[in-house]
Amino acid sequence: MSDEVGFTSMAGAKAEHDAPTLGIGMLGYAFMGKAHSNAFKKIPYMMYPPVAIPRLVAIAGRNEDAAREAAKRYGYENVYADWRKMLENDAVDVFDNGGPNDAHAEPCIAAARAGKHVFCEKPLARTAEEAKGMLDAVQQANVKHMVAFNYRFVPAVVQARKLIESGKLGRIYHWRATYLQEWGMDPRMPTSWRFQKDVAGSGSLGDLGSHIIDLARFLVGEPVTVAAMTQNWIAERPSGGDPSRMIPSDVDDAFVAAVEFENGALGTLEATRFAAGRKNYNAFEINAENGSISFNMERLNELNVFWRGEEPKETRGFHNALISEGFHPYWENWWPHGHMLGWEHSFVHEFHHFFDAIVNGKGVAPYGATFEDGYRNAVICDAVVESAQSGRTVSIKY
Ligand code: SOE
Repeated sequence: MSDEVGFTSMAGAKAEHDAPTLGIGMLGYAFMGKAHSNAFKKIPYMMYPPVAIPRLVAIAGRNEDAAREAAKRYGYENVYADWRKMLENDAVDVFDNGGPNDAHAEPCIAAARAGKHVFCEKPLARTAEEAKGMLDAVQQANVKHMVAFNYRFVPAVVQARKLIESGKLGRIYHWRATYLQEWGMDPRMPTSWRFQKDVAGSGSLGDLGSHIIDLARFLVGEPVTVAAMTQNWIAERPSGGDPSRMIPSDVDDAFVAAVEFENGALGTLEATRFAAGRKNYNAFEINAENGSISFNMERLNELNVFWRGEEPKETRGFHNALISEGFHPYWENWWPHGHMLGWEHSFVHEFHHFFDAIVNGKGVAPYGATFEDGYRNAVICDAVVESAQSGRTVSIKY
């Protein structure tokens, strides 16, 4: 066997093994374009042997210069200003929507109708109604579909799920989740689409709350009622181009919710962009029959656990478990224990899971979030808004 393993550029990778190639058509080139492209390039050599080799066929975006720059940076073969043209490219097998929330529905529906498998950033849509249209389209087209609830693919979170599935944790009594960031606090900060309801659909709720709602469904089960409040502390923000021009910020800056689950567990949800000092504090705690588990994204390789009756009573208490052994989820692909993973690796795991479903006919669910999960998430988000507006507890009906 020659030393040459046959890799050229990732765009045209000819790997030594015979994994099929999947052509990627990426919509969006900003934060998620970067996180997704990074994952596509790592998969062939880190999830080795990969189930598929992502071929970076095309990237599309409204700002063609920015899209062209991203194509050069990540190695996409083609650039489109119009995603519709990209969907006409037969080399695109997978449409990946990393655009803003108002650009999720139409392109994903069109991609499904064009026979592409569809991956969409969270939240799936701005409302449950919009999400339902997307779910119907992918089901009618019989294509694989996935929503980027990437925290399902953090090894420690998967380990928490396995401890629950195995019955080791026992009956769950409480779910307690907060997603705290601080970046929205400065009234002088130029606005962005994340503060405009017609683009984003909601503020902290859809952007951050959707993650902890998804984790609640992934780890505890289906919510049946919510009682919520929302708050907006900055009603208008300066436009990026002209600071003297103020733009309404008509979304929630924060929300809190009390939740009852189908299995009788009680929960709380909280998300904000006004938690000074919190950077990406996506944290949850589960209190159950046999103990408790807590996770914090800012220390994502650890689970803080308490097991009832396990240790001598003199030293019984919470302790940190380092989730980095070779037997822990996904760790066989990476490093020796203690050599930590990061936020970006959740996207590597997430896309490899999606590609496995596509090439090997496996289900995206239950470990990956499908458009059904995205739709149910949107229903719960709508219920939070309805409860906050009405002051009443709202039942969740899919
Ligand atoms: C919000 O700033 C944000 O970028 C979310 O949109 C992402 O989903 C989250 O992973 C990090 O924070």
